[in-house]
Amino acid sequence: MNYQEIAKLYNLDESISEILVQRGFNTREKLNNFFNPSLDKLQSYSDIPNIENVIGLLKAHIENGSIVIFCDFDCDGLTSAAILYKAVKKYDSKAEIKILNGDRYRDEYGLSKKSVEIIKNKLKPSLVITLDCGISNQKEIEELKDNDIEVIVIDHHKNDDLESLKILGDNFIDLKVKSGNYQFKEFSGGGITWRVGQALLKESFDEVLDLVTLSTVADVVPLVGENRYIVAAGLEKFCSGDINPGLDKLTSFLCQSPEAITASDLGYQIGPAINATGRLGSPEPVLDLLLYEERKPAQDLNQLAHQLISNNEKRKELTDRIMEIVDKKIKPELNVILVKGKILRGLVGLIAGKLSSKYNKPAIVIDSQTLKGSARSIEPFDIYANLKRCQQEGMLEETGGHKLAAGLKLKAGRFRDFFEKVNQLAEGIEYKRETYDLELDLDRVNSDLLDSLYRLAPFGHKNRHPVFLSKDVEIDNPNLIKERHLKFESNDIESIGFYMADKFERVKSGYADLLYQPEWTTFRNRTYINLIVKDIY
Ligand SMILES: [Mn+2]
Repeated sequence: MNYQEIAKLYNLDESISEILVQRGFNTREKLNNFFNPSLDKLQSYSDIPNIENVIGLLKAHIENGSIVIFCDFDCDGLTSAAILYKAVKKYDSKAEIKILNGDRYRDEYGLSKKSVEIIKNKLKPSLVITLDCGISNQKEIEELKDNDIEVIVIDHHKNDDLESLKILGDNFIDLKVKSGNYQFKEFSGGGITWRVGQALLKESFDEVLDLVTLSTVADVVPLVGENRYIVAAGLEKFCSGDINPGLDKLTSFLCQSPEAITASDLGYQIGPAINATGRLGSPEPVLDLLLYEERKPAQDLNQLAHQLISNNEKRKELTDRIMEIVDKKIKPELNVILVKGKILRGLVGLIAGKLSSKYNKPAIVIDSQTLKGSARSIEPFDIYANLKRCQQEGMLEETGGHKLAAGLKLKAGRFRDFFEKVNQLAEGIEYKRETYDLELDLDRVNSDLLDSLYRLAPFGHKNRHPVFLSKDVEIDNPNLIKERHLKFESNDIESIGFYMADKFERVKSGYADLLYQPEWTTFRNRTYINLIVKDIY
Protein backbone atom coordinates (compact mmCIF):
# COMPACT_ATOMS: atom_id res chain seq x y z
CA MET A 1 0.00 0.00 0.00
CA ASN A 2 1.16 3.55 -0.55
CA TYR A 3 1.11 6.20 2.15
CA GLN A 4 -2.04 7.94 0.89
CA GLU A 5 -4.00 4.70 1.09
CA ILE A 6 -2.62 3.97 4.54
CA ALA A 7 -3.50 7.46 5.76
CA LYS A 8 -7.09 7.00 4.62
CA LEU A 9 -7.53 3.46 5.91
CA TYR A 10 -6.09 4.15 9.37
CA ASN A 11 -7.22 7.76 9.65
CA LEU A 12 -3.69 9.13 9.93
CA ASP A 13 -1.93 12.33 8.95
CA GLU A 14 -0.17 11.65 5.62
CA SER A 15 3.27 12.59 6.91
CA ILE A 16 2.93 9.98 9.63
CA SER A 17 1.83 7.28 7.18
CA GLU A 18 4.84 8.25 5.04
CA ILE A 19 7.09 7.52 7.99
CA LEU A 20 5.36 4.17 8.53
CA VAL A 21 6.08 3.19 4.93
CA GLN A 22 9.74 4.24 5.36
CA ARG A 23 9.90 1.95 8.38
CA GLY A 24 8.62 -0.98 6.35
CA PHE A 25 4.96 -1.00 7.42
CA ASN A 26 3.37 -1.23 4.00
CA THR A 27 0.99 -4.19 4.14
CA ARG A 28 -2.36 -4.56 5.87
CA GLU A 29 -1.04 -7.40 8.01
CA LYS A 30 2.00 -5.50 9.24
CA LEU A 31 -0.05 -2.38 9.95
CA ASN A 32 -2.79 -4.27 11.75
CA ASN A 33 -0.24 -5.93 13.99
CA PHE A 34 1.48 -2.61 14.61
CA PHE A 35 -1.71 -0.76 15.53
CA ASN A 36 -3.26 -3.60 17.53
CA PRO A 37 -0.48 -4.88 19.75
CA SER A 38 -1.67 -7.79 21.86
CA LEU A 39 -0.09 -10.52 23.94
CA ASP A 40 -2.31 -12.99 22.04
CA LYS A 41 -0.01 -12.40 19.07
CA LEU A 42 3.06 -13.84 20.79
CA GLN A 43 4.19 -17.10 19.25
CA SER A 44 3.67 -20.08 21.58
CA TYR A 45 6.52 -20.59 24.06
CA SER A 46 6.48 -24.27 23.17
CA ASP A 47 8.16 -23.29 19.86
CA ILE A 48 11.24 -22.00 21.70
CA PRO A 49 14.08 -24.48 21.10
CA ASN A 50 15.14 -26.56 24.15
CA ILE A 51 12.25 -25.27 26.25
CA GLU A 52 10.88 -28.69 27.10
CA ASN A 53 14.26 -29.97 28.15
CA VAL A 54 15.05 -26.89 30.25
CA ILE A 55 11.68 -26.97 32.02
CA GLY A 56 12.12 -30.68 32.76
CA LEU A 57 15.52 -30.10 34.34
CA LEU A 58 14.28 -27.08 36.26
CA LYS A 59 11.31 -29.00 37.70
CA ALA A 60 13.54 -31.89 38.75
CA HIS A 61 15.75 -29.52 40.76
CA ILE A 62 12.79 -27.64 42.25
CA GLU A 63 11.46 -30.96 43.53
CA ASN A 64 14.73 -32.61 44.49
CA GLY A 65 17.52 -30.13 44.81
CA SER A 66 18.45 -26.50 45.27
CA ILE A 67 18.84 -23.70 42.77
CA VAL A 68 21.06 -20.64 42.43
CA ILE A 69 20.19 -17.95 39.92
CA PHE A 70 23.22 -16.05 38.65
CA CYS A 71 22.28 -12.80 36.88
CA ASP A 72 24.02 -9.90 35.19
CA PHE A 73 24.41 -6.70 37.28
CA ASP A 74 22.35 -4.37 35.07
CA CYS A 75 18.65 -3.59 34.99
CA ASP A 76 17.95 -6.40 32.51
CA GLY A 77 19.84 -9.00 34.55
CA LEU A 78 18.32 -7.99 37.88
CA THR A 79 14.75 -7.88 36.58
CA SER A 80 15.34 -11.30 34.94
CA ALA A 81 16.35 -12.69 38.34
CA ALA A 82 13.24 -11.26 39.99
CA ILE A 83 11.03 -12.75 37.25
CA LEU A 84 12.45 -16.27 37.50
CA TYR A 85 12.50 -16.18 41.30
CA LYS A 86 8.81 -15.30 41.34
CA ALA A 87 8.01 -18.00 38.78
CA VAL A 88 9.77 -20.74 40.74
CA LYS A 89 8.18 -19.68 44.03
CA LYS A 90 4.77 -19.58 42.39
CA TYR A 91 5.31 -23.08 41.04
CA ASP A 92 6.39 -24.37 44.45
CA SER A 93 6.53 -22.03 47.44
CA LYS A 94 8.90 -24.45 49.20
CA ALA A 95 11.48 -24.47 46.40
CA GLU A 96 15.04 -23.83 47.57
CA ILE A 97 16.22 -20.94 45.44
CA LYS A 98 18.77 -18.18 45.94
CA ILE A 99 20.11 -15.38 43.78
CA LEU A 100 23.78 -14.53 43.34
CA ASN A 101 23.87 -11.25 41.45
CA GLY A 102 26.78 -10.34 39.22
CA ASP A 103 28.97 -7.50 40.50
CA ARG A 104 31.09 -5.20 38.31
CA TYR A 105 33.75 -4.96 40.97
CA ARG A 106 34.01 -8.71 41.52
CA ASP A 107 33.20 -10.20 38.12
CA GLU A 108 34.58 -9.39 34.70
CA TYR A 109 31.49 -9.97 32.65
CA GLY A 110 28.97 -12.76 33.02
CA LEU A 111 29.78 -15.76 35.16
CA SER A 112 33.30 -15.25 36.54
CA LYS A 113 35.83 -17.49 38.30
CA LYS A 114 35.18 -15.64 41.56
CA SER A 115 31.44 -16.21 41.33
CA VAL A 116 32.02 -19.88 40.54
CA GLU A 117 34.11 -20.14 43.73
CA ILE A 118 31.25 -18.64 45.77
CA ILE A 119 28.75 -21.00 44.16
CA LYS A 120 30.70 -24.23 44.69
CA ASN A 121 32.18 -23.46 48.12
CA LYS A 122 29.42 -21.50 49.82
CA LEU A 123 26.06 -21.86 48.08
CA LYS A 124 26.50 -25.49 46.93
CA PRO A 125 23.32 -25.82 44.85
CA SER A 126 22.43 -28.74 42.59
CA LEU A 127 21.56 -26.37 39.72
CA VAL A 128 22.78 -22.96 38.55
CA ILE A 129 20.70 -20.90 36.10
CA THR A 130 22.45 -17.97 34.46
CA LEU A 131 20.20 -15.13 33.30
CA ASP A 132 21.07 -12.41 30.77
CA CYS A 133 24.59 -13.85 30.63
CA GLY A 134 26.38 -17.20 30.50
CA ILE A 135 26.29 -18.11 26.82
CA SER A 136 30.03 -17.32 26.47
CA ASN A 137 31.17 -18.63 29.86
CA GLN A 138 32.21 -22.08 28.74
CA LYS A 139 35.16 -22.46 31.16
CA GLU A 140 33.17 -21.45 34.21
CA ILE A 141 30.31 -23.77 33.25
CA GLU A 142 32.76 -26.64 32.87
CA GLU A 143 34.13 -25.94 36.33
CA LEU A 144 30.62 -26.08 37.83
CA LYS A 145 29.83 -29.33 36.02
CA ASP A 146 33.10 -30.85 37.25
CA ASN A 147 31.76 -30.16 40.73
CA ASP A 148 28.49 -31.98 40.00
CA ILE A 149 26.47 -28.82 39.61
CA GLU A 150 24.09 -28.72 36.62
CA VAL A 151 23.85 -25.53 34.59
CA ILE A 152 21.05 -23.94 32.56
CA VAL A 153 21.78 -20.81 30.52
CA ILE A 154 18.97 -18.38 29.62
CA ASP A 155 20.51 -15.58 27.62
CA HIS A 156 19.93 -13.25 24.67
CA HIS A 157 23.51 -12.56 23.60
CA LYS A 158 25.25 -13.93 20.53
CA ASN A 159 27.83 -16.67 20.48
CA ASP A 160 29.06 -17.83 17.07
CA ASP A 161 31.56 -20.30 18.52
CA LEU A 162 29.47 -23.47 18.13
CA GLU A 163 32.21 -25.66 19.58
CA SER A 164 31.99 -23.79 22.89
CA LEU A 165 28.23 -24.48 23.11
CA LYS A 166 28.64 -28.26 23.15
CA ILE A 167 29.15 -28.31 26.90
CA LEU A 168 25.61 -26.97 27.33
CA GLY A 169 23.93 -29.69 25.30
CA ASP A 170 20.22 -28.81 25.24
CA ASN A 171 20.35 -27.02 28.58
CA PHE A 172 20.22 -23.50 27.22
CA ILE A 173 17.72 -21.07 25.77
CA ASP A 174 19.08 -18.30 23.57
CA LEU A 175 17.21 -17.29 20.42
CA LYS A 176 20.29 -15.51 19.05
CA VAL A 177 22.09 -18.85 19.11
CA LYS A 178 19.29 -21.31 18.38
CA SER A 179 15.92 -20.06 17.18
CA GLY A 180 14.38 -23.10 15.45
CA ASN A 181 10.83 -22.22 14.39
CA TYR A 182 10.60 -19.24 16.69
CA GLN A 183 10.31 -16.15 14.47
CA PHE A 184 11.20 -13.34 16.85
CA LYS A 185 14.73 -13.20 18.25
CA GLU A 186 14.95 -9.82 19.94
CA PHE A 187 13.65 -10.41 23.47
CA SER A 188 15.55 -8.80 26.35
CA GLY A 189 17.00 -11.11 29.01
CA GLY A 190 13.87 -10.37 31.07
CA GLY A 191 11.63 -11.11 28.08
CA ILE A 192 13.05 -14.56 27.40
CA THR A 193 13.11 -15.35 31.14
CA TRP A 194 9.41 -14.49 31.33
CA ARG A 195 8.64 -16.94 28.51
CA VAL A 196 10.45 -19.65 30.47
CA GLY A 197 8.35 -18.71 33.51
CA GLN A 198 5.19 -19.06 31.42
CA ALA A 199 6.30 -22.49 30.25
CA LEU A 200 7.06 -23.59 33.82
CA LEU A 201 3.70 -22.41 35.14
CA LYS A 202 1.70 -23.22 31.98
CA GLU A 203 -0.10 -19.89 32.31
CA SER A 204 0.16 -16.28 31.11
CA PHE A 205 2.16 -15.20 34.21
CA ASP A 206 1.28 -11.59 33.41
CA GLU A 207 1.66 -10.29 36.97
CA VAL A 208 5.34 -9.68 36.16
CA LEU A 209 4.72 -7.78 32.90
CA ASP A 210 5.92 -4.60 34.59
CA LEU A 211 9.33 -6.17 35.21
CA VAL A 212 9.43 -7.63 31.69
CA THR A 213 8.57 -4.25 30.17
CA LEU A 214 11.19 -2.44 32.22
CA SER A 215 13.87 -4.92 31.13
CA THR A 216 12.83 -4.55 27.49
CA VAL A 217 13.01 -0.76 27.47
CA ALA A 218 16.13 -0.48 29.66
CA ASP A 219 18.12 -2.99 27.62
CA VAL A 220 17.42 -1.01 24.40
CA VAL A 221 16.27 -4.03 22.37
CA PRO A 222 14.18 -3.17 19.26
CA LEU A 223 10.66 -2.05 20.24
CA VAL A 224 9.05 -3.82 17.30
CA GLY A 225 7.23 -7.14 16.84
CA GLU A 226 6.76 -9.17 20.01
CA ASN A 227 8.61 -6.57 22.12
CA ARG A 228 6.01 -3.99 21.04
CA TYR A 229 3.21 -6.32 22.18
CA ILE A 230 4.92 -6.80 25.54
CA VAL A 231 5.68 -3.12 26.15
CA ALA A 232 2.19 -1.96 25.10
CA ALA A 233 0.59 -4.38 27.59
CA GLY A 234 3.23 -3.64 30.25
CA LEU A 235 2.73 0.13 30.07
CA GLU A 236 -1.00 -0.41 30.55
CA LYS A 237 -0.15 -2.35 33.69
CA PHE A 238 2.13 0.47 34.90
CA CYS A 239 -0.61 3.04 34.35
CA SER A 240 -3.21 0.91 36.15
CA GLY A 241 -1.09 1.22 39.32
CA ASP A 242 -1.31 -2.54 39.95
CA ILE A 243 2.45 -3.04 39.90
CA ASN A 244 5.42 -4.43 41.76
CA PRO A 245 5.55 -2.58 45.11
CA GLY A 246 9.20 -1.60 44.62
CA LEU A 247 8.56 -0.20 41.15
CA ASP A 248 5.46 1.55 42.49
CA LYS A 249 7.64 3.38 45.04
CA LEU A 250 10.24 4.30 42.44
CA THR A 251 7.71 5.61 39.91
CA SER A 252 5.88 7.60 42.58
CA PHE A 253 9.17 9.40 43.40
CA LEU A 254 10.57 9.69 39.87
CA CYS A 255 7.71 10.08 37.40
CA GLN A 256 5.64 13.23 37.03
CA SER A 257 2.42 11.37 36.31
CA PRO A 258 2.58 7.73 37.49
CA GLU A 259 -0.86 7.15 35.94
CA ALA A 260 0.52 7.96 32.48
CA ILE A 261 3.91 6.23 32.47
CA THR A 262 5.61 6.04 29.06
CA ALA A 263 8.49 4.05 27.66
CA SER A 264 10.66 7.14 27.97
CA ASP A 265 9.92 7.33 31.73
CA LEU A 266 11.21 3.77 32.01
CA GLY A 267 14.20 4.44 29.77
CA TYR A 268 15.30 7.77 31.22
CA GLN A 269 14.15 7.63 34.86
CA ILE A 270 13.52 4.14 36.22
CA GLY A 271 16.18 2.21 34.27
CA PRO A 272 19.04 4.58 35.18
CA ALA A 273 17.93 4.63 38.84
CA ILE A 274 18.14 0.83 38.91
CA ASN A 275 21.46 0.71 37.07
CA ALA A 276 23.19 3.36 39.21
CA THR A 277 23.55 1.18 42.32
CA GLY A 278 25.46 -1.46 40.35
CA ARG A 279 27.66 1.21 38.77
CA LEU A 280 28.84 2.42 42.17
CA GLY A 281 29.01 -0.94 43.96
CA SER A 282 26.97 -4.09 44.51
CA PRO A 283 23.46 -4.00 42.98
CA GLU A 284 22.00 -6.19 45.72
CA PRO A 285 19.66 -3.47 47.13
CA VAL A 286 17.88 -3.52 43.75
CA LEU A 287 16.89 -7.16 44.32
CA ASP A 288 15.63 -6.24 47.80
CA LEU A 289 13.43 -3.62 46.16
CA LEU A 290 12.14 -5.79 43.29
CA LEU A 291 11.58 -8.82 45.53
CA TYR A 292 10.47 -6.89 48.58
CA GLU A 293 7.65 -9.22 49.61
CA GLU A 294 9.72 -12.37 49.08
CA ARG A 295 12.98 -11.24 50.70
CA LYS A 296 11.57 -9.10 53.54
CA PRO A 297 14.74 -6.99 53.80
CA ALA A 298 15.64 -4.93 56.87
CA GLN A 299 15.15 -1.61 55.07
CA ASP A 300 11.60 -0.58 54.24
CA LEU A 301 10.48 0.29 50.71
CA ASN A 302 10.87 4.04 51.21
CA GLN A 303 14.43 3.64 52.40
CA LEU A 304 15.32 1.30 49.54
CA ALA A 305 13.81 3.56 46.89
CA HIS A 306 15.61 6.56 48.39
CA GLN A 307 18.87 4.65 48.44
CA LEU A 308 18.55 3.84 44.73
CA ILE A 309 17.59 7.39 43.86
CA SER A 310 20.41 8.93 45.88
CA ASN A 311 22.89 6.54 44.22
CA ASN A 312 21.59 7.77 40.90
CA GLU A 313 22.08 11.40 41.99
CA LYS A 314 25.64 10.54 43.05
CA ARG A 315 26.19 8.82 39.72
CA LYS A 316 24.96 11.91 37.85
CA GLU A 317 27.19 14.27 39.89
CA LEU A 318 30.23 12.07 39.37
CA THR A 319 29.53 11.76 35.65
CA ASP A 320 29.09 15.53 35.25
CA ARG A 321 32.28 16.23 37.20
CA ILE A 322 34.32 13.73 35.19
CA MET A 323 32.82 15.05 31.94
CA GLU A 324 33.90 18.57 32.85
CA ILE A 325 37.50 17.53 33.54
CA VAL A 326 37.77 15.17 30.59
CA ASP A 327 36.12 17.55 28.14
CA LYS A 328 38.86 20.16 28.63
CA LYS A 329 41.55 17.74 27.48
CA ILE A 330 39.81 16.64 24.31
CA LYS A 331 41.13 17.43 20.86
CA PRO A 332 37.94 17.45 18.77
CA GLU A 333 39.92 17.37 15.51
CA LEU A 334 41.00 13.74 16.12
CA ASN A 335 39.20 10.91 14.31
CA VAL A 336 38.52 9.04 17.52
CA ILE A 337 38.25 10.55 20.97
CA LEU A 338 40.43 8.70 23.43
CA VAL A 339 40.61 9.42 27.15
CA LYS A 340 42.61 7.68 29.89
CA GLY A 341 42.32 8.73 33.52
CA LYS A 342 41.31 7.74 37.02
CA ILE A 343 37.66 7.03 36.19
CA LEU A 344 35.34 4.74 38.14
CA ARG A 345 34.88 1.54 36.13
CA GLY A 346 31.12 1.66 36.39
CA LEU A 347 31.10 5.03 34.64
CA VAL A 348 33.47 4.58 31.67
CA GLY A 349 30.64 3.48 29.36
CA LEU A 350 28.44 6.44 30.26
CA ILE A 351 31.28 8.92 29.73
CA ALA A 352 32.16 7.35 26.39
CA GLY A 353 28.52 7.64 25.32
CA LYS A 354 28.31 11.29 26.30
CA LEU A 355 31.55 12.20 24.53
CA SER A 356 30.58 10.28 21.43
CA SER A 357 27.21 12.04 21.10
CA LYS A 358 28.68 15.45 21.94
CA TYR A 359 31.41 15.26 19.28
CA ASN A 360 29.62 12.89 16.90
CA LYS A 361 32.71 10.67 16.84
CA PRO A 362 33.67 7.32 18.33
CA ALA A 363 34.90 7.72 21.92
CA ILE A 364 37.02 5.37 24.03
CA VAL A 365 37.35 5.91 27.78
CA ILE A 366 39.88 3.91 29.81
CA ASP A 367 40.32 3.73 33.58
CA SER A 368 44.06 4.16 34.18
CA GLN A 369 44.12 1.96 37.28
CA THR A 370 42.61 -1.19 35.84
CA LEU A 371 43.32 -0.35 32.15
CA LYS A 372 39.75 -1.36 31.45
CA GLY A 373 37.68 0.76 29.17
CA SER A 374 34.57 1.22 27.16
CA ALA A 375 34.01 2.39 23.59
CA ARG A 376 30.98 3.93 21.85
CA SER A 377 30.88 4.49 18.14
CA ILE A 378 29.00 6.30 15.38
CA GLU A 379 27.93 4.72 12.08
CA PRO A 380 29.63 3.55 9.93
CA PHE A 381 32.71 2.90 12.13
CA ASP A 382 32.65 -0.69 13.43
CA ILE A 383 34.38 -0.20 16.77
CA TYR A 384 34.40 -3.88 17.72
CA ALA A 385 36.03 -5.01 14.47
CA ASN A 386 38.65 -2.27 14.76
CA LEU A 387 39.40 -3.01 18.41
CA LYS A 388 39.80 -6.64 17.43
CA ARG A 389 42.53 -5.55 14.98
CA CYS A 390 44.28 -3.63 17.75
CA GLN A 391 44.11 -6.76 19.88
CA GLN A 392 45.64 -8.85 17.08
CA GLU A 393 48.47 -6.34 16.91
CA GLY A 394 49.11 -6.82 20.62
CA MET A 395 47.84 -3.54 22.04
CA LEU A 396 44.83 -4.94 23.88
CA GLU A 397 44.52 -7.81 26.33
CA GLU A 398 40.92 -8.38 25.37
CA THR A 399 37.87 -6.88 23.72
CA GLY A 400 34.24 -7.80 23.18
CA GLY A 401 31.03 -6.20 22.07
CA HIS A 402 29.11 -4.99 19.05
CA LYS A 403 29.47 -2.61 16.12
CA LEU A 404 28.63 0.52 18.10
CA ALA A 405 29.56 -0.41 21.68
CA ALA A 406 32.44 -2.46 23.02
CA GLY A 407 34.57 -3.10 26.08
CA LEU A 408 38.32 -3.53 26.17
CA LYS A 409 41.39 -4.02 28.33
CA LEU A 410 44.56 -2.18 27.34
CA LYS A 411 48.00 -3.83 27.57
CA ALA A 412 50.31 -2.01 29.95
CA GLY A 413 52.60 0.47 28.18
CA ARG A 414 50.73 0.39 24.87
CA PHE A 415 48.51 3.48 25.23
CA ARG A 416 50.48 5.63 22.76
CA ASP A 417 50.50 2.90 20.07
CA PHE A 418 46.82 2.19 20.61
CA PHE A 419 45.95 5.88 20.36
CA GLU A 420 47.81 6.23 17.07
CA LYS A 421 46.48 2.98 15.62
CA VAL A 422 42.82 3.71 16.35
CA ASN A 423 43.08 7.18 14.85
CA GLN A 424 44.77 5.75 11.79
CA LEU A 425 42.04 3.10 11.39
CA ALA A 426 39.36 5.81 11.45
CA GLU A 427 41.17 8.02 8.92
CA GLY A 428 38.83 9.43 6.27
CA ILE A 429 35.63 8.03 7.80
CA GLU A 430 32.61 10.29 7.53
CA TYR A 431 30.45 9.88 10.59
CA LYS A 432 26.72 9.89 10.15
CA ARG A 433 24.90 12.90 11.63
CA GLU A 434 21.57 12.84 13.41
CA THR A 435 19.05 12.10 10.68
CA TYR A 436 15.43 13.07 10.24
CA ASP A 437 12.43 11.08 9.14
CA LEU A 438 10.75 13.73 7.02
CA GLU A 439 11.08 17.33 5.88
CA LEU A 440 8.03 19.28 6.89
CA ASP A 441 6.74 22.82 6.87
CA LEU A 442 6.52 23.94 10.50
CA ASP A 443 2.94 25.16 9.83
CA ARG A 444 1.98 21.50 9.51
CA VAL A 445 2.87 20.78 13.15
CA ASN A 446 -0.49 20.89 14.92
CA SER A 447 -2.56 18.78 17.27
CA ASP A 448 -3.89 16.54 14.46
CA LEU A 449 -0.36 15.67 13.40
CA LEU A 450 0.63 14.94 16.99
CA ASP A 451 -2.42 12.75 17.59
CA SER A 452 -1.41 10.68 14.55
CA LEU A 453 2.23 10.67 15.61
CA TYR A 454 1.51 9.32 19.07
CA ARG A 455 -0.30 6.33 17.59
CA LEU A 456 3.20 5.07 16.72
CA ALA A 457 4.10 4.91 20.45
CA PRO A 458 5.57 3.25 22.48
CA PHE A 459 8.76 4.73 21.10
CA GLY A 460 12.18 3.24 21.52
CA HIS A 461 15.00 1.52 19.67
CA LYS A 462 14.05 0.81 16.00
CA ASN A 463 10.80 2.73 16.49
CA ARG A 464 11.96 6.16 17.47
CA HIS A 465 9.84 9.22 18.10
CA PRO A 466 9.78 10.80 14.60
CA VAL A 467 12.26 13.59 13.86
CA PHE A 468 11.39 16.33 11.36
CA LEU A 469 13.41 18.92 9.48
CA SER A 470 11.89 22.36 8.92
CA LYS A 471 13.81 24.97 6.93
CA ASP A 472 13.99 28.73 7.36
CA VAL A 473 12.09 28.76 10.62
CA GLU A 474 11.58 32.11 12.30
CA ILE A 475 13.13 32.17 15.78
CA ASP A 476 11.71 34.41 18.51
CA ASN A 477 12.87 35.24 22.04
CA PRO A 478 15.96 33.01 22.20
CA ASN A 479 17.47 32.64 25.66
CA LEU A 480 19.59 30.33 27.76
CA ILE A 481 18.46 28.25 30.72
CA LYS A 482 21.06 27.46 33.39
CA GLU A 483 23.67 28.56 30.79
CA ARG A 484 23.33 25.11 29.22
CA HIS A 485 20.01 24.73 27.47
CA LEU A 486 18.65 26.80 24.62
CA LYS A 487 15.05 27.99 24.57
CA PHE A 488 13.11 29.94 21.95
CA GLU A 489 9.80 30.13 20.12
CA SER A 490 9.22 29.10 16.54
CA ASN A 491 5.77 29.72 15.03
CA ASP A 492 4.59 30.39 18.59
CA ILE A 493 5.67 26.87 19.57
CA GLU A 494 7.94 26.56 22.58
CA SER A 495 11.22 24.95 21.53
CA ILE A 496 14.02 23.63 23.67
CA GLY A 497 17.51 22.38 22.78
CA PHE A 498 19.12 20.52 25.65
CA TYR A 499 22.87 21.24 26.03
CA MET A 500 22.73 23.41 22.91
CA ALA A 501 24.02 26.67 24.40
CA ASP A 502 26.71 26.75 21.69
CA LYS A 503 23.96 27.41 19.11
CA PHE A 504 22.78 30.58 20.86
CA GLU A 505 24.62 32.93 18.48
CA ARG A 506 23.34 30.96 15.49
CA VAL A 507 19.64 31.37 16.40
CA LYS A 508 20.02 35.05 17.31
CA SER A 509 20.09 35.82 13.59
CA GLY A 510 16.32 35.21 13.54
CA TYR A 511 16.09 32.26 11.10
CA ALA A 512 17.43 28.72 11.15
CA ASP A 513 16.86 25.16 9.89
CA LEU A 514 15.61 22.97 12.75
CA LEU A 515 15.82 19.23 13.35
CA TYR A 516 13.26 18.39 16.05
CA GLN A 517 10.78 16.03 17.64
CA PRO A 518 7.36 17.55 18.31
CA GLU A 519 5.97 16.42 21.66
CA TRP A 520 2.95 16.88 23.88
CA THR A 521 3.99 18.49 27.14
CA THR A 522 1.83 18.82 30.21
CA PHE A 523 2.75 21.46 32.73
CA ARG A 524 0.51 22.79 35.49
CA ASN A 525 -2.57 21.13 33.97
CA ARG A 526 -1.96 22.70 30.57
CA THR A 527 -1.12 20.45 27.61
CA TYR A 528 0.66 21.97 24.65
CA ILE A 529 3.02 21.19 21.78
CA ASN A 530 6.72 21.48 22.43
CA LEU A 531 9.63 21.04 20.01
CA ILE A 532 12.58 19.06 21.33
CA VAL A 533 15.34 20.47 19.13
CA LYS A 534 17.94 17.94 18.02
CA ASP A 535 20.10 20.10 15.77
CA ILE A 536 20.23 23.59 14.30
CA TYR A 537 21.83 24.53 10.99
MN1 LIG B 1 20.52 -7.90 28.59
